[in-house]
Amino acid sequence: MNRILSGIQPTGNLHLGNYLGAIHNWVALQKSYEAFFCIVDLHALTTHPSPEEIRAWTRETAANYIAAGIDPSHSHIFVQSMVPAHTELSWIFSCFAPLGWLNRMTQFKEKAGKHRDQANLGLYAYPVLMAADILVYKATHVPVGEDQKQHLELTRDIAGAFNHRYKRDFFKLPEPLILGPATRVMSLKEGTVKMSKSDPSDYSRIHLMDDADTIALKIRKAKTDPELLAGTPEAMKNRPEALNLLNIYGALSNTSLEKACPHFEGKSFSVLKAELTDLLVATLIPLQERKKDLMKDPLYLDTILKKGAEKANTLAQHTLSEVKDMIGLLKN
Ligand code: AQP
Repeated sequence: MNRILSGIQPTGNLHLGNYLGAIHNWVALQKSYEAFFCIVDLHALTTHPSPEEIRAWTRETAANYIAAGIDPSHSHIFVQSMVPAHTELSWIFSCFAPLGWLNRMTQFKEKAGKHRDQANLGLYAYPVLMAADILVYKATHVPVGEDQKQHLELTRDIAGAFNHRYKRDFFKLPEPLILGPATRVMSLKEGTVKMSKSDPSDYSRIHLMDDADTIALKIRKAKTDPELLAGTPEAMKNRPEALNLLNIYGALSNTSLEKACPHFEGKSFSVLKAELTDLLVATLIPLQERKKDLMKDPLYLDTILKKGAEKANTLAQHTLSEVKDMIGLLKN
């Protein structure tokens, strides 16, 4: 059976981009793959959360996964730092990743911004740890949003470099799964900018925990253009805000952009916004209720995470042990 691995940082307040670009697709994929869903707490350390924050957000992220439909009796949900093989393999991979490869990573450039010298090494090395996260399970497929495509390519390059060095087809090159009409959910305030948690404006994104009134308000305030909606994606090529709202609509109603466009042809944005609000409320409010119930039982969540880590450790240790043999590292 093919295996998927994906993860989200426990940085609090997941947004619609995380949901539609990642979790929503995981729920559908878990039926046909052996699935590992990680809470990547070590990646989150690059943003310096307090101990209380990261502890709480790790459980909250697990609750979000389950509330959104990840089935813990079938999929393995675990915390990255509970599987030490990720960091060990990451160090080994860092010796295979030329600086030139890392210097090309656009996400680092965006996140480091003008103060590149102040950015921490963890942020710079993030894609190397991500390669270890994936390859330590020999995952065949990685469902992610489009923003992670470049990191996936680096993972494939690292796997290739390792295989070449040891003249063995040891790591299969994992394929990205970038699925659905909302692979890149854009800011509600600017259709050319990615929806992200670091955007200073709360009105740029829908949080998974926003209540119905907040969702309605944010959608009402979402940027639009003065035209009526057109009947085809081609006719809306240069209308990023319209396309963004339609893509979100498509992803939530399991329909393609090609089908969503004619549904709104000749209508005003207010019609699209009203339908979109209803869809968001119908999706997110039940998710929130399930999450609230799960958060009342931290013991249950910890049991799931412990079980997930046991399974993950077994697999990851096996890969790491093989890697050490190939490299020539002594083992105890
Ligand atoms: N806007 C988005 N559209 C589609 N997918 C998205 N993802 C994130 N934003 C969008 C996907 O969510 C998964 C987990 O992401 P992460 O936890 O690694 O966080 P991130 O990508 O750093 O999220 P943000 O909000 O974009 O953070 P900042 O503001 O720090 O840059 C991934 O699969 C990602 O593709």
